[in-house]
Amino acid sequence: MPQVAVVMGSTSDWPTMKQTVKLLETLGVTYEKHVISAHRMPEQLQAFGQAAQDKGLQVIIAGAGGAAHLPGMLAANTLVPVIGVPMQSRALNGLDSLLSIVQMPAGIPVATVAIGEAGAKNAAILAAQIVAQGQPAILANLVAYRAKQTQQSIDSEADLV
Ligand code: RP5
Repeated sequence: MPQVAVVMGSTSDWPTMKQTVKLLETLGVTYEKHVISAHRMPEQLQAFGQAAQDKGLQVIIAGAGGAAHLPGMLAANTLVPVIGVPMQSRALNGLDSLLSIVQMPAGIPVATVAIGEAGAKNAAILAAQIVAQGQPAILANLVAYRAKQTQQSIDSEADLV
């Protein structure tokens, strides 16, 4: 069974959420991916959330934009931890998505990351860190990933010409 589910409200979220999937692959985390719209597919959303734990999913990453209720409603239907990724929406540049994901009332948490691509990538890394506990291979991939970006920053000094 996949360790992580990557869920998005629409195929229009895919260019951003593709960054999540690519990084999960780099880090050796198994995943499944779905389009589940909270407002267009409320019954499918509930069924997916309620089945998540029994399927063995350890983390759900949910990307949504605008009135972005997908992560919150998934979180309401499962005890599997949910990471919310706010899409950089056209109308309000993602501030709408961010506030509607991050401002969960007390009792049903959604771990919210940054708007857009940065958030999509950090969601994958955070999910990998959660899954990595007791999984030495994923832990080693995370160590290597960090070491690589450290080296890239060190090397970037040479560009200061
Ligand atoms: C949300 O509405 C989706 O997550 C998407 O970001 C936004 C717009 O969806 P589309 O109208 O492009 O399908 O449900």
